[in-house]
Amino acid sequence: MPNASSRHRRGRRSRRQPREDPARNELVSRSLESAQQCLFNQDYGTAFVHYLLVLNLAPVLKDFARESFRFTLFKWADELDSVGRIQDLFDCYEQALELFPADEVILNSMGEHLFRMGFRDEAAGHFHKALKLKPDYPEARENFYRVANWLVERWHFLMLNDRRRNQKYQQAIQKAVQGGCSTVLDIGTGTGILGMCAKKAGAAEVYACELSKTMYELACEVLTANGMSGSIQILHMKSLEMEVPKDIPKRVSLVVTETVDAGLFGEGIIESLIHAWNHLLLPPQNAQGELRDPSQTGRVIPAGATVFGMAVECLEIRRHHRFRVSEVGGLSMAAAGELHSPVSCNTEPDESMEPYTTERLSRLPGGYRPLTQPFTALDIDFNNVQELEGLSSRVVQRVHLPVTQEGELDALAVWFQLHLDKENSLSTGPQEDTCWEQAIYPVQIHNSFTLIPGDQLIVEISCRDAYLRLCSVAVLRDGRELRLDSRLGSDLGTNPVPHANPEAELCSALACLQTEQNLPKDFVCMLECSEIALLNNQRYHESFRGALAKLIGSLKGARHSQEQRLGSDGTDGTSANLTRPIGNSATDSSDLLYVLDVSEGFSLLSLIAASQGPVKAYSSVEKTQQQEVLRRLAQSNHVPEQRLEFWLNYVQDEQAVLQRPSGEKLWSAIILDCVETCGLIRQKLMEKASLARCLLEEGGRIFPQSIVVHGMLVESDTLLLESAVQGQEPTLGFNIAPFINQFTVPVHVFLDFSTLECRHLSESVELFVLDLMETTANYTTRDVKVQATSSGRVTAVPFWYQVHLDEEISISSLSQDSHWKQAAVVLHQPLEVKGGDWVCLAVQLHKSSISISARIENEPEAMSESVEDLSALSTRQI
Ligand code: 44T
Repeated sequence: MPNASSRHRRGRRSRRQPREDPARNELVSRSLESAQQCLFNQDYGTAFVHYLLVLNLAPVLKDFARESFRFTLFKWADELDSVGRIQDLFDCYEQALELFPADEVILNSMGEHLFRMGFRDEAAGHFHKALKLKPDYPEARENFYRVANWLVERWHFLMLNDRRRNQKYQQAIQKAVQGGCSTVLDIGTGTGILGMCAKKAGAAEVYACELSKTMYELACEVLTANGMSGSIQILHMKSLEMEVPKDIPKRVSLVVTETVDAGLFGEGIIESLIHAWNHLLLPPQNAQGELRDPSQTGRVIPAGATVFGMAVECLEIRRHHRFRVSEVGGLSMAAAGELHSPVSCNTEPDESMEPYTTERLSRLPGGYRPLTQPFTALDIDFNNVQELEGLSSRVVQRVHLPVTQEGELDALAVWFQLHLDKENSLSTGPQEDTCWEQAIYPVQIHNSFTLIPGDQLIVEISCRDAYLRLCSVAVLRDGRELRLDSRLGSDLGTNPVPHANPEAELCSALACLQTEQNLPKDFVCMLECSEIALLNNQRYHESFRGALAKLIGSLKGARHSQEQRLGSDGTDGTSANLTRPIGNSATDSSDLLYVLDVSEGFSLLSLIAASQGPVKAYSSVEKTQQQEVLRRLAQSNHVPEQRLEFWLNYVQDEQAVLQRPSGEKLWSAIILDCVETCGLIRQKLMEKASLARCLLEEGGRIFPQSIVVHGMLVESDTLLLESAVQGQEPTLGFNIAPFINQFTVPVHVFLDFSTLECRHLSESVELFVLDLMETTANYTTRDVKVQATSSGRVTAVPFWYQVHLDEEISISSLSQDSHWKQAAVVLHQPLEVKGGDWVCLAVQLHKSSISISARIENEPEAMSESVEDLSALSTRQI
């Protein structure tokens, strides 16, 4: 390692002498030539090294060579990426950024690589930097929005906007500090608010730690803005890595934290507190309650928590976690085997399984029905380290819950009360008017099970790998114990119980009969919740089946008449051979139609296509188990094996299938996945559509053929609270809003429009049409006029899609059985409207992401009605 002074000397010499050294100049120009030559020869690795040398030796060439250097870097990075040389890839970017630290294109591109590798936090940082350098750089903006949505989760805004919660924490902290806790550590400080409360309350020393880099940097900005950067020491680290005296000089008397998720323990609070008690906190007040000087003892805010549970019936949860239908798009699903949701707590702890999911019960479409009273699942004292340490070895606790209402058992809902201290507590219950979500533990049973009053539901509660696990194991009815956890013990399928849904039971029995010979007993295939909801959506599949059948019918008809025109012996073998996709082994290939389904994730559409006639279908399903499900379904639905192909098994590059064989239009239908579950149009949809269009045979189609985006003007405070911190008032007077609001994203995703608290201020209106079959019909901006139906503040425009498969058949992303959620654009500035006003929405679509701005634009005759109106109008426009 060169020391600092040698670096300095070298640096000085290189700055002073570049033009005076002929050998050096020679080297620079030769290297530049080599770089250009290598670039021309597509030897990007060597070109990159030459460029590095040139630009390090001759920084004056930076502007001249910037474009070629970037190009070389990106090409070389793609090569490194494709061979898995990830460390080298990032090293190259680091070197590039040393040369061009403020190059937004390089930053953005590095962000894209980081994101693809799963480093979301770092990726967001890069997009953010790129955007700060060039606020109108659309690629970085779009990337940032997509990542920010994942990264700085909406609850940051909700929590900071929740004044009551902030005040309660403040009161508890103030009391503790004034009671003598003078040294404080805020674990998981986020924006720094709890640490600042402690400082404001008069704590002598305040430390804070935060593991997320983005949040840490944010907290630093916030502390500076609030004049506390000198008085609160913030560390970018996980509390578990902190040591005394390395990171903080001595043990503290108070730990404050809100590292809790909807399931209480999901952010690791148990582990953090065990570590804090053992390494960072002063010893606790002893059990006898003997009063010791609070500055010499340790304590934690929150002091403890009580966790509650309740059994619920909920259709929305059911359709996302249990596959329920026997027929989909004309296919019998009996042979599908066991399709599992990724949320389960009755299996062994497994990386791919979550023990619970989170929902705001009050916002679930269709609502929910409590089947039992709430029960206490756990009481935990955060000031008792033995209790914390004993949690994971606690014996499994069994509780019997009297059923109070008849209904189908879908899930256990869980929430908690956080006891900040003796006086202050926060509840995350479903009835509370707060931002909290509840933890949902869906039941994992094959068949439906209807609970009736008089039953007792038996729930097991345990704590494994620091998660609280709740599992409905059995029902006690008429003195008999009916087990629910089929995978652990007896099976409901073979041991039918009264009140189980007879239709589902029959289906499952049939499934067992049909597949008994070739289905390994434990064949289970895991699907995402949205994939399960999609499978349960019969209307979606029926629509596709209908549209495919129509197309197949018409193409068959066209071929038939062509054959007739050619005469009985006029086989058009040559062209048929040319248009045959690679890998095809069917003998009757000249009659076959080719259908390609490029849906993401699990999709039945290829199989549905193959079941509709002489079709060879190409599926994009990648996972082996999911392919196996499709194969079984093909077999049981009498689709010949060779009619269904998994093209991703043969091709490395996703684009390749669309491109083969070159020059020929060969697909009868290409099914594009156009909308993401979150409610956004898929990235690169239009690019894929234009590629797909070139590859269709005459009369072939892209499904869907068009998408119509619909929207509506609404007033929704909820959306505002979720998108930005509303000034200093909710955050106890601390100046936080401008910093966290840098992460505001104008498009909200995963909305349930049907339950969103909002006032509708207009009818729904068509915002945009995306014609996938026709490029010329597409536009990127459009002004849409919509009339306000009542007065209010337009804060957002929720939007959804009508997905047109053909002229007659379409699917709405707003329908109740849809697997799609909705999205909404939150306006930069709310717009006051009066009933009857005309609002002009400027809708823009850039690379499949929508932005909308709104202004009032009344008709001239309406405007001339009164001068007063006119002046009101102009102020509103400003
Ligand atoms: N959930 C909201 C809030 N951290 C989750 O990086 C909770 C929603 C919610 N830093 C119901 C209930 C609730 N050392 O920035 C994050 C995170 C950081 C740590 C350092 C550690 N050991 C950790 C652990 C986490 O803390 C911040 C907050 S944690 C997430 C809060 C009432 N529905």
